[in-house]
Amino acid sequence: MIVHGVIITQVKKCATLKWLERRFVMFSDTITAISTANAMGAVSIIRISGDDAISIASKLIGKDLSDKPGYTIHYGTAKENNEPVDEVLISLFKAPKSYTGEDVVEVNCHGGLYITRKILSLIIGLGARMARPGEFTERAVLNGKMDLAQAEGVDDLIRAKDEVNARSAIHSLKGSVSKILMPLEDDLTQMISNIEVNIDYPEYEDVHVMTHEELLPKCNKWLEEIDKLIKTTEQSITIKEGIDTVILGRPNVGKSSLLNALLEEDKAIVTDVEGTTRDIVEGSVRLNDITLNLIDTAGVHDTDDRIEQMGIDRSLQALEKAQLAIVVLDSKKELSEDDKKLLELTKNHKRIVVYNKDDDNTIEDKLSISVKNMRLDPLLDEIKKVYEEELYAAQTDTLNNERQVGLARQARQSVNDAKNALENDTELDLVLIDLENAWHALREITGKSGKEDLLDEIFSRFCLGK
Ligand SMILES: Nc1nc2c(ncn2[C@@H]2O[C@H](COP(=O)(O)OP(=O)(O)OP(=O)(O)O)[C@@H](O)[C@H]2O)c(=O)[nH]1
Ligand SMILES: [Mg+2]
Repeated sequence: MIVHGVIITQVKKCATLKWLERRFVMFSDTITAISTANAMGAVSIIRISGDDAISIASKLIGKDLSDKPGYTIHYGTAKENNEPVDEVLISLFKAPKSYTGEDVVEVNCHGGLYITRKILSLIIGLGARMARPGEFTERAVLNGKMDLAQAEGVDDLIRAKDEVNARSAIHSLKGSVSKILMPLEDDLTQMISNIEVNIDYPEYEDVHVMTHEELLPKCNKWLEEIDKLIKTTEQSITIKEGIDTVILGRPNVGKSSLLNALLEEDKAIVTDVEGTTRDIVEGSVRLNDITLNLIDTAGVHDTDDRIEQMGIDRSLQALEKAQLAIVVLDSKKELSEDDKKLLELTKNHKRIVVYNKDDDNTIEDKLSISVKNMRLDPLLDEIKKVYEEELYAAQTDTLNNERQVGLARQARQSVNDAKNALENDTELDLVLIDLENAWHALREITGKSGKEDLLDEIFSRFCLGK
């Protein structure tokens, strides 16, 4: 046991040294950048982070700020060769209580483009280096101020165009991703530790000996959990990104009229001539918490007109790419052969069939609207109903992007491999490799992966050699 204790200490030291080495290479310099938009405004903020941040700010205004406490603001005049450049306010954040975990200074100056860039260049002249895009947040991650998923949340929040996206971003910024992954990660860690100890320390009698029969149901449970997480994430992404929706129908049923009505804009040309729309017309609109990325298409029917046929081909290509098809029929006419063909063509797509031109609201058993009278609610309600599950998923905590989903899929694949191996009575030391792969993929979602971490987890749980 004493021997094991020595090994463990060495492993831990090694990991710490490597981390320190990496930290030294990454963070030996002080970085700066303009944090506000590259446009004229009342105020601009230039951020400085690193060991020299406070001394650079002190030199900028000719006042020693080194003994001032964090979370304080100091007035001064930024000077170049003793000539005043601008009056500034300097906010101090002392390590580790700052965004990056290092000493951070934010210089508030007047928001002209020239003056902001001038002060940035003075700061660079005093020894800071221009930051790479995202480098402040990268430092925050490497200094343990936030995990990778939280850092992605920062970016998502800045880019959020609407409430759904902003709400989801603020949740991930607050650590929702690591919170939802934690139970699964913990469970896996416990299993891996248990098996690893069974294999490496058979003489350690206090530890339960894990069996195939116990592990198999666990794998099934993990598969279920990961599948659910992937599904709700994809549903939530659908709502956040908007639903690619194609409007299809034979000529003159009112497709372009419907597009214009939904967009509240005369985007597509509308006439009573069949075959008015020849190309694709697009527009996005937010209805009932759902964003529709609408595509109006050429009316689909049999035609000898070469140009119209090209438009129809485009309509059918748009259908292939769309997540939702709104098939428009004419409520005043019998179903034509073209209508029937279209219904057959779209039957395997997610679709809503709607009868337009029901101006007197006489159809009862079918979904009918009248664009002419702006009676569109039945269609809007149906869209909401079709996307009920997705709307619910968008309100819950999920993963947030394709990178995270990709890693969840990797984890799923590895758990599935472990399950197959268990079913084939494979030795547990081989099953262990699959479980470790799953563990790493899950941890990579929040940027925590690393063999050293796994060893640390195992050793801290079992306290072997103590
Ligand atoms: N009565 C009535 N007419 C409508 C309604 N919606 C559209 N129309 C009319 O139907 C005609 C065709 O409308 P469009 O929107 O151009 O039809 P479309 O399906 O885009 O036709 P193509 O582009 O030729 O495929 C126009 O005269 C519209 O004013 C409706 O709800 N009721
Ligand atoms: Mg049209």
